[in-house]
Parts: sequence; C-alpha cells; structure tokens
Amino acid sequence: MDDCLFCKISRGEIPSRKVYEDDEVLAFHDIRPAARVHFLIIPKLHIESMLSVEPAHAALMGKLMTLVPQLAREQGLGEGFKVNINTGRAGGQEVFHLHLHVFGGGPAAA
Ligand code: DGP
Repeated sequence: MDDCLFCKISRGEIPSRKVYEDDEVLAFHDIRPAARVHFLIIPKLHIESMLSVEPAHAALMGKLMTLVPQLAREQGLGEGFKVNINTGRAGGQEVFHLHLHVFGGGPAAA
C-alpha cells in the first residue's frame, strides 16, 4: 500500500525506533507513548484491521501473538503489560494497518 503510514515505516521510508524485525513482522516504539514502554507490533503484510483478518492469516496472527511476551520481556515488561488492538474507527483505530499496542512499566515520561 503506497500511502499507508505503517507500510512506509515497514519499508524504511519513514524512520522508527525498531524493537524487532524479520521478513514478516516489524515492532517499533509508539511515537505517542501511553506508558513508559509502548511499542507496536505490525505484520509487514498490509491488513487494514482485525475486521479484515481471515483464516488465511492464522499463522501470521499466531506469530504476532507469540512475539508479544518475547518482546515485552526484552523491553523490561517481564512482570506484566497490556495488549490492545484498536479495531475500526468505532474502536479507536487511527492508523488503518493492523497493529498490536504493547505497553506497561508505569506512566510515560512527561
Ligand atoms: P491506533 O489508534 O491504534 O490506530 O494507534 C496508532 C498509534 O500509532 C498511535 O498510538 C500513535 C502511533 N503512530 C502514529 N504515527 C506514528 C509514526 O509515524 N511513528 C510511530 N512510531 N508511531 C506512530
């Protein structure tokens, strides 16, 4: 998707503070952190939202979910964290490329 913000980030056209990357997945720190640690995990494949997830995405979705505890621990959230997937405009989604918010560790720095 040419004009999708997170596709541009995943292609490296817009810089991000990377947490993790492989051929299918990118994780990077949220630009507007809601907690001391707040990062996003996205599939590189452009999937608009959870409303667009289909059975064919099962393995990729499983990979995103299994990366959550690994990356959370690596970011110092081994005691616990929150995971949020805003879905659709009515669900508070602003960027229409599927992403998991992972956050915790107390309030964001002012
Ligand atoms: P959501 O409401 O779930 O669609 O959240 C989108 C999040 O994306 C929001 O917390 C801020 C973050 N975000 C928006 N633009 C950028 C950007 O250019 N870089 C980074 N790292 N995060 C962004």
